[in-house]
Amino acid sequence: MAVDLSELANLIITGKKNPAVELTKAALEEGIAPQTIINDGLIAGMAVVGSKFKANEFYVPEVLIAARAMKECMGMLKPLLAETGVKPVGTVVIGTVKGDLHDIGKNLVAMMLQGNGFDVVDLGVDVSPEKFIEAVKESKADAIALSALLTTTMPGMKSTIDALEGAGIRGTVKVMVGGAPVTQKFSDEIGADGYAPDAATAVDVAKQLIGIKA
Ligand code: B1M
Repeated sequence: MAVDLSELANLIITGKKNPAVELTKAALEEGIAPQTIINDGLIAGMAVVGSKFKANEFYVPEVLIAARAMKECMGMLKPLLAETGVKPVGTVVIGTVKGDLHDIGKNLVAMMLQGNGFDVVDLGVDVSPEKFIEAVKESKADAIALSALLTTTMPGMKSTIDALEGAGIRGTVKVMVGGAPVTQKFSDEIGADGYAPDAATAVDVAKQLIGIKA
C-alpha cells in the first residue's frame, strides 16, 4: 500500500512517535526520498504544530510531544540526507547565554528549527560568548539564536554580539534573541537582527533573516 505522507504529518502533529517511526520506515522501504519524507511529512506536521502553538490551540506539552516524534524520525533520515548530499535550509547555532541554566524554551526553539529543515548546533546552557564564536566559525552558521530567562543574564546577549564584533565575524552571522524577559525593544537596543517571542515565530524570523520565504 502506498505511504501517504500527510498521514505521517498527522502522526507528528498528534505526537505519535512509534507509529510515525514505522511510517517513516515504510516510506523509505517504498523508495520515497528522505528529503520528500522530511518536507511532506515532518516539516508539514511541524508547521501545523507551530501555527497551533501561535494560535494558543497547542501548549508546551503538545509541542514537546510532537517535537519528540519529529526528532526520532529525523534521526533516521538525517544520515541518509548526508549520503545524498542534500543541504539544510540553513545552520543555526543556539544556546542559553552564560550564567543561565533555563533550557526548556531554548530546546523548543531548537526542535522547531530542526523540524523546519534547519541544521541546529545546540550548545546547551551557560554558553560563553567565546563558545558561541567558536561554534559559529566551526559550523559556518547563518544565524545564532540566543536564549535568556533571567534579567540578570540578558546582558550576556549584548556581550555575545560585542564578542562577534571583536572577532570580526559579526557581519557573517545574523543574531536573533528570545526568552521570557526579552523584548523587541531590548533586541533593538543591543543591536540584534531579530527577536522572537516564541518558538514558532523563531522559525519565521530565522527564515526571514537568512532570506528564505516563510
Ligand atoms: Co527559573 N526563573 N530560576 N528555573 N524559572 C524563572 C525564569 C522566573 C521568572 C521565576 C519567577 O521568579 N517567577 C525567575 C526569573 C526572574 C527574573 O530574572 N526576572 C527565575 C529564577 C529567579 C530562577 C533562579 C535564580 C531561582 C533561584 O535559584 N533562586 C534559578 C536560576 C538558575 C540559573 O539559570 N542560573 C532558576 C532555576 C530554575 C530551574 C532550574 C528550577 C528551572 C529550569 C529548568 C530548565 O530549564 N531545565 C526553572 C524554571 C522551570 C523556571 C520557570 C518556572 C519556567 C521557565 C520555562 O521553562 N518556561 C520560570 C517562570 C516562568 O517563566 N513562568 C522561571 C516554559 C518555556 C517553554 O518558556 O522559556 O519563556 P520560555 O521559552 C519560550 C519563549 O520565551 C521563547 O520560545 C519559548 C517557547 O515558546 N524563547 C525563545 C525562549 N528562548 C528563545 C530563544 C530564541 C527565540 C525564542 O532565540 C531566537
